[in-house]
Amino acid sequence: MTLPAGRDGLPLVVGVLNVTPDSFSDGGRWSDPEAALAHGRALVADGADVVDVGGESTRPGAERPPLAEELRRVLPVVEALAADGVVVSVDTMRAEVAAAAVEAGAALVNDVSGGLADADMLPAVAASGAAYVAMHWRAHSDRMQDFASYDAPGGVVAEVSAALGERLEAAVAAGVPAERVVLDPGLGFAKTAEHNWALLAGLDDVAALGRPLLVGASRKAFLGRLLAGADGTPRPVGEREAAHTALVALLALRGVWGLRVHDVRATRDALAVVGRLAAEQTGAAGSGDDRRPPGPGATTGPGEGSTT
Ligand code: HH2
Repeated sequence: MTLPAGRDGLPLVVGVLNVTPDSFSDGGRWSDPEAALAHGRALVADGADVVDVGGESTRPGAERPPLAEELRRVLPVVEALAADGVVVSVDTMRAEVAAAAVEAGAALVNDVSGGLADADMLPAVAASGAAYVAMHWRAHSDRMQDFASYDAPGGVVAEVSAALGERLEAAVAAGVPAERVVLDPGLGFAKTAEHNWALLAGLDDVAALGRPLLVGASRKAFLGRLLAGADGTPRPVGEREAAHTALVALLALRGVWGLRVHDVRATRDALAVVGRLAAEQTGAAGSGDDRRPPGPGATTGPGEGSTT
C-alpha cells in the first residue's frame, strides 16, 4: 500500500475515532459499535481523508484493555468503514490487532509505540503490506510521564529525532519499505507542554529523517495550559479547538503530511483558508477552482516547507 496523500497539496486529515470508554476527550461517546460507525461516517462526511480507529486510550495514566477486548472494539468498525470505501487506519500497539485490522480492510497501522510495545509489530506490519505510522514513545501510559526528560545535547528535538530515526531503521530492517513509513513526534507522550512546543518549533529537524510527518495535537493538554485562565486553571478539553485550528493552519504551511484531529470540520475549514490563500499567491485563483494547490514559484504555501 502506498501512502495516501491529502487533497490539493494540503495535509491529509486523519479523523480520530476512539472506540473506548476512557479516552481523554471523548471516552465513552463512541464505545458502542453502532455509535462508532455512525461517528466514523460523520468524520468522512466532514472531510476526513482517513479514519483512525482505536480501541485503547493512551491518555496519561490509562490502563490497557485485554487483547480480546481491543479486538472486539475495533474490528467491526474497521470492517464496516472499509466496506464503505473509507481509508481506515488502526491505532494500536498490538501486532495481533494490527494484523486482524489490516485483514478487515485497514490500510494503515498507527502504532504510538513505534514498534517498541510489541516485538511482533514490525514483522506483522511488513507481512500485512500496510502503511505504518511510527510515533515517538517511551513507556506505556500508566508511567510515561516519569520519562519526560530530555537531557542530551540538542534537547527534546534531537532526542526525539534520533529515536524516530532508530524506529525507521528497525521498521526497514523488519521488512517494512521506507516509502510506507510515516513518523510522528508524539506530542504529549512522555513530554511536557514545553517539550511539545519545542518539537513543533523543531519539526524541520524531525523531517530531516526524510519521511512524511503526522502530528497529533488535537485537544491535548498543552493547548489547555497555553489557554489557562488567570488562576492557572487549564482551558477545558472541549474549549481548545480555536487554538488547535490555528495550529493546524501553521502546520499546513510547514508542509506536514498529516494531521490527526477530532474536529474534522474545523480542520478542513482551516485548510480551505490555507489552500485558497496559497492559490491566490501563486495566481491559481480565479480559475473556477478555489482550492488549487500552489504551483512552482509560490513564496508561501502548503506542501512547501521542508517538513514534508
Ligand atoms: N495521540 C493520541 C492517540 N494516538 N497517534 C498518533 N500517531 N499521534 C498522536 O499524537 C496520537 C495518536 C491521543 O489522543 P486520543 O486518541 O484522542 O486520546 P486517547 O489516547 O485517550 O484515546
